[in-house]
Amino acid sequence: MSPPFIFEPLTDLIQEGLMTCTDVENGFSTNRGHRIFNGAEVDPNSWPWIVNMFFQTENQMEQGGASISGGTIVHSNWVLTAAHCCEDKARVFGRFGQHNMNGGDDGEFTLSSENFIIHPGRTENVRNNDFCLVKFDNSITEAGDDNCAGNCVGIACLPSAPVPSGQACWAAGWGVTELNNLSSNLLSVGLSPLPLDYCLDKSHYFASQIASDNFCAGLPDFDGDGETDPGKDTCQGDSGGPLICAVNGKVVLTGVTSWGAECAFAGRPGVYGDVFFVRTWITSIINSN
Ligand SMILES: [Ca+2]
Ligand SMILES: [Ca+2]
Repeated sequence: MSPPFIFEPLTDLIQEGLMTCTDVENGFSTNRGHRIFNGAEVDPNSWPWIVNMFFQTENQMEQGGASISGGTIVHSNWVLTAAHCCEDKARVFGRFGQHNMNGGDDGEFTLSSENFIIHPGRTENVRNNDFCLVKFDNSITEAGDDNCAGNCVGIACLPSAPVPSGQACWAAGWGVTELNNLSSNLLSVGLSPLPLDYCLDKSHYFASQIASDNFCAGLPDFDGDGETDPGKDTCQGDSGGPLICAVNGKVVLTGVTSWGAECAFAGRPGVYGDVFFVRTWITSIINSN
């Protein structure tokens, strides 16, 4: 028996005072021109790097309607979201400074894009490589300066180290809640990234389901029944949004909400795309587009 893995105590609201990043800190030059279960409502503008994404197929562009996802600002012109949000879509709207999905928030603004790039390793019927980069021709940070004096947008930091398993981290989104509604206000939830062997041991997932660019995050098996604990999770509509861990006082985009079996069930933690694993791809796409 290996000694028990140590998990930090979780909180649903993100630690205050974390620093966002600049394009330069994320390694770019400057002059380039599944849902939350049992979360807590965040303070407006406490997640300035999160984006409420609305994706439209060509049909929806003509007839209306959209599907919602989350996304994260990783560069002044780019948002990282999930590939399965982008697939078969023709246009995307990013709503920045969003808190209440059904009402106006001070400073919120919307940019549109028809320019997005799905990770080339993405294959149908496989859940890995669930990453999509969306380019906005207008600078998101400059639009934030104009609309909300920069208070409602910020760039999340790209990770410079592997997933910090066991650390107290947070996911957020406007997805399905335990009441089976989409949330109108942004909710966040505290989750632990789980080591792979721990996830396989304490979940119903098979090793073949957890790709090398995936990791599990959820509630550890605090009650000792052999399964990850139920009750808190991301859910439908939260896909593509961030799992954030605080690293050296900074907001680090550790994971992209990808998939899970059910929501918030015991032994079925959420599965996230590992941003550190695809950091080279992110950098090369942004530097060359
Ligand atoms: Ca709003
Ligand atoms: Ca348990």
